[in-house]
Amino acid sequence: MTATTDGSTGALPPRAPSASDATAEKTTTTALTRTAVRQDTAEAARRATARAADHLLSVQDPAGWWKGDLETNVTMDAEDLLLRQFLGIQDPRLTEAAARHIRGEQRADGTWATFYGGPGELSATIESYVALRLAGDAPDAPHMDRAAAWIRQQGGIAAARVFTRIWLALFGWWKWDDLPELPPELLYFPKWFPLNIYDFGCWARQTIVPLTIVSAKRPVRPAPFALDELHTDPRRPNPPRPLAPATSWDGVFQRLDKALHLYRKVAVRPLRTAAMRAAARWIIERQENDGCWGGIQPPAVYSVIALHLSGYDLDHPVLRAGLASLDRFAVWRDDGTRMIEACQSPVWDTCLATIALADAGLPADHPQLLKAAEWMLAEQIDRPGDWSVKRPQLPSGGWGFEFENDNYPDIDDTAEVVLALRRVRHPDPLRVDAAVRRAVRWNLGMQSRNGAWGAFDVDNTSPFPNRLPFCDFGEVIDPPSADVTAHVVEMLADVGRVHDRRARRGIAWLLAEQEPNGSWFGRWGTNYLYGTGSVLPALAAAGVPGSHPAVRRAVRWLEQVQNDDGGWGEDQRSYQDKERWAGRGASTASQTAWALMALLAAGERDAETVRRGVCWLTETQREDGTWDEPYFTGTGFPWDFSINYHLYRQVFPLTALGRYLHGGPAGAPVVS
Ligand code: R01
Repeated sequence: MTATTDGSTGALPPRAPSASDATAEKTTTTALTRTAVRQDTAEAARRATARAADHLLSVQDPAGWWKGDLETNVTMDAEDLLLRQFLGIQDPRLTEAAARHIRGEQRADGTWATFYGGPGELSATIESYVALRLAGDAPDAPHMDRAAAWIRQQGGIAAARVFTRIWLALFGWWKWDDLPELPPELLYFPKWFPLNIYDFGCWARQTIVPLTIVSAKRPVRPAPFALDELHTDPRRPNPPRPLAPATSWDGVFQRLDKALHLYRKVAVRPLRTAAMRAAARWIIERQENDGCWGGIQPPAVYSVIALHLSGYDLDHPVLRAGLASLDRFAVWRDDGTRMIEACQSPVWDTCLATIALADAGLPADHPQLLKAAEWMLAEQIDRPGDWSVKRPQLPSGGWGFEFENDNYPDIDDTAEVVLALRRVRHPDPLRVDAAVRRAVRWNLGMQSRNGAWGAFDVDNTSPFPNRLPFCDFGEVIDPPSADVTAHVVEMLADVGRVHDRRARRGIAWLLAEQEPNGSWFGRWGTNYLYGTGSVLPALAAAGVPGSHPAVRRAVRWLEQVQNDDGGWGEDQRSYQDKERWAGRGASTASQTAWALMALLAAGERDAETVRRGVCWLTETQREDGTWDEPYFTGTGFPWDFSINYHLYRQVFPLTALGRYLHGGPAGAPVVS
């Protein structure tokens, strides 16, 4: 496809007729009525915007940041209890609060899902069941019996993911020998060698390095009870797994794994010992200032275990800080439950909130925006990180997602923080300019070979990590995505670099990446609505006219998938079956906002589609200015790991309503 991205304008091609156009009439009365209806909608949007902005302003931390709860699934809570059991640091009050949360998430059929409304998920159900048994729930209690019966019916522990079986192996509930090998010698693979640790996405890398120590040591703590009820056949708890043909990639890697099991028995001891020490050193070097690892709970948990197995006492300063950082993932609620966040999103929430409030029409020098800008400026990272392995010469200048995550700035946060900073009239503009310049240089330097951007690293596209038998869960590489690339392009356009060759390559990549149905895939948000809601504002900012065929295709797709109630929604099923589920699902506030942001950027401000979407937002807003959003619209790993960002329901509707009323950075200015 040829990309005409030079801003040339053509006549607007006719739009596909929509339901509202079909009934359009020319009589004066109808025209008057339509004007009145539009004015009513605008008035409702004004009220909704004011209430939403007031609420958002009221939840800013005095230090300047925003942070909504980051809700994922009960494996976080279950693994937290398993960790405490493993280390022998249980606390009855904590256990009961966590158990109460886990019990509250169980569904009538006995299962646990990994996202709201999702199907029962075997590994999450096994981990929750075991956690509840640790908390004292009896196996013959009705809720436990239902869970165990479902687990057996799904193939039992033997059918669970590798992570779950590792947790069970720590207590002898599964055999270490029946787990894939993860040799610590991996750390010695040079960075050009397949499967070296920098071939993995940073979240997987941070998980795998500590697990090499754990799986080399194969620790087993005494189990407090048996788990026979979770096996389809307790006499054969570890049935052999079928081998794939040696001619297939899976078969090759399975045989490699068998070879590694043999190697384990003959491994050169000094080499293995040195490799384990190298792994421990690698982990310690990456402990952040707050004691955590990467700001993410799973790697932090495995790092604590690995260092403990490497000889660090629980009261060694490294482990003390590590354990304290784990406590900060806990959200204690008024109802006596305790939920574990997979990570925390203050930088991401703060830049999105700043943009939303600016879109809503808050003055650019509003004290709360200044406070936010000040906080963001102080969060900029000025040291190298794991990203430097691929870009040793590139100076730092990015932002991470979390409070203290200096080793892992990400391209997405950096782009959005720049967009946010530029919406604030800071008293020291030179300081902002200097920060922005460093950020732009960093983002440009992090462009992948194909012209697009991944989240944390350059060219993190190796096909091998996904083939490892060990990697049966989630994403383990970080290839460029449309959503991140769109955010970078929007940012580059905003700072006047749209004609830079690197920006043009990003735009061309986006245009080539459009799905046949007119949408874009959403890697870090669910799903095609997120991708499309990210790309259209970026293309508009880059000067691609609303008449461009790619934009028209996207608009038509959004019109097609609008729900009858006027909103938009899409759930995780679209990751498994895009033909049926792309853009389909119950309307949600954040996804309706993404669709509106896309349509407004495409110049559709006066379309009936947009008016109905705006009405959905104004009509579903609560008295207190918030929206309900039980659905998970954030993505950690497509299908396997979804996120409900609790601030999404607030910031994105506010941005959409604000842009509807005032035009936006990328939306057409309103002439009224
Ligand atoms: C996890 C895990 O819990 C986890 C948690 C958070 C992330 C990745 C990227 C970003 C930044 C933020 C958070 N942005 C690109 C996102 C923008 C919306 C990833 C993973 C679970 C299992 C394993 C995350 Br294994 C490892 C980590």
